[in-house]
Amino acid sequence: MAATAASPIPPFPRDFLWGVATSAHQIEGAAAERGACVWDAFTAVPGNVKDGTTAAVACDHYHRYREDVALVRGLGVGAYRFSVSWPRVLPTGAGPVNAAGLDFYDRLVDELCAAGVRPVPTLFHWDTPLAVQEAGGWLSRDTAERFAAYAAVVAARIGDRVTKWITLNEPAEHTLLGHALGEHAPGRRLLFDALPAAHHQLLAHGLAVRALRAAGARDVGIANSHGPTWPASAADEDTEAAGLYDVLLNRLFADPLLLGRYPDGFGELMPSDDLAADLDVISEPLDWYGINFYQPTKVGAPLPHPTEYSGLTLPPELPFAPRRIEGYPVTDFGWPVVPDALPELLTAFRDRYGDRLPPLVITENGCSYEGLDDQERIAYLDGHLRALHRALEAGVDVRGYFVWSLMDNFEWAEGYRRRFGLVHIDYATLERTPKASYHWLREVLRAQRA
Ligand code: GBH
Repeated sequence: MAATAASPIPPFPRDFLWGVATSAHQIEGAAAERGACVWDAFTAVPGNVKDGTTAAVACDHYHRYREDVALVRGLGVGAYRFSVSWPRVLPTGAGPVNAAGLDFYDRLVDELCAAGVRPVPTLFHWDTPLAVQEAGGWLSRDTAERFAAYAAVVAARIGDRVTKWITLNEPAEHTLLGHALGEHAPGRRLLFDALPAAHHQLLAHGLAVRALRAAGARDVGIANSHGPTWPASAADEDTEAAGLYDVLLNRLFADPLLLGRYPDGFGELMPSDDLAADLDVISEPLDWYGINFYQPTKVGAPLPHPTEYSGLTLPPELPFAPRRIEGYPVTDFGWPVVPDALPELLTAFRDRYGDRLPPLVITENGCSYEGLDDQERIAYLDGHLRALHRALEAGVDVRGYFVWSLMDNFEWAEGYRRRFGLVHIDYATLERTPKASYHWLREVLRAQRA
């Protein structure tokens, strides 16, 4: 694959927000210095993580954050998206506070501000406190209230220096992978009975937006996973299956957030005594909407056997099955590299939600490849930045772009064998080494500032 196209990446608006992203459980380590979370329990079960690892140490970011902030600063990005670990702040999910844990985020925010980098915390990136899980987790409505109380604790401590907030990361993936398919913690295989976890996450989001605003926050968003769905063929059974998958991935969360209603047929499946009141909370207007984009998905009618796809095993009981997308390069995770799918997604969002759509931010985009001389990652990012620029030219209001990820980290059920970083981690020594893509991005951003 060619490393860089000959022409420079076209200029983005001067105030466009460039950033890199990570999440707490994937990088922090220091597991003994926080409360247990669902991922600690999940990774303790042999077979759940493909390389048998856990995130007990991960990148040891908890102890090495100064070095990591220096790497962020060296890139020349304006913002750093990280997540706050709920069980580090509140080991049992509710009071009492772990003072050392809250201090950590306070110091991290100070370090970022001193480096001239805007801190963008995400309040939940899949690491539910184990005590909250034992009380029902996301299947229980109480979890939404507990989450909002936790959001208030964090805002009270770092809200004086944090202006941009993210409530949840990818509730769709957390519902699908964690509660419907059991591929992620908490390992539930509920198929469509997982839908309450979607509703309670959305409710938690809305209550947290209110809690953050009550604490003075002015720039609140969410990070949702989205991507175009391509039907496997024009046959009715394939377009119907693809349509359902598209609703689950692209509308089940976006419609209630942006339009205040569930897609047809889904409201009835949600556990609520007063759905209208819940939707009122969920659709609290957002200052911006975050999209994590990786790839399009081709989907068709169910197949009579389990489908292996991108490391997932999808059971034949699902009313759809993914198909391999041919004709594009793939990352070492097997995901197709289709930069044009990004403007396709963004213009579809603009067309669907119109003036109900707040400004967009790409809160994650990236790929996993081996090696320090990661020319494929450079090609991936180069292609996606050019494609994103075309979306801006087509009039989609996108205000920022975050690369997933600053550094290699614990890639959930894949363990450490997938490397998404601009910075390489040697897990034996924890040495950090910027890859070719890090140097490339620094030069791209330098050119953007010129
Ligand atoms: C993000 O999720 C997470 O926020 C982050 O923690 C993670 O490290 C990062 O991506 C990389 O994985 O849906 O069958 O087409 C990404 C969600 C789900 C997107 C799986 C790609 C491919 C398989 N991903 N999907 S499929």
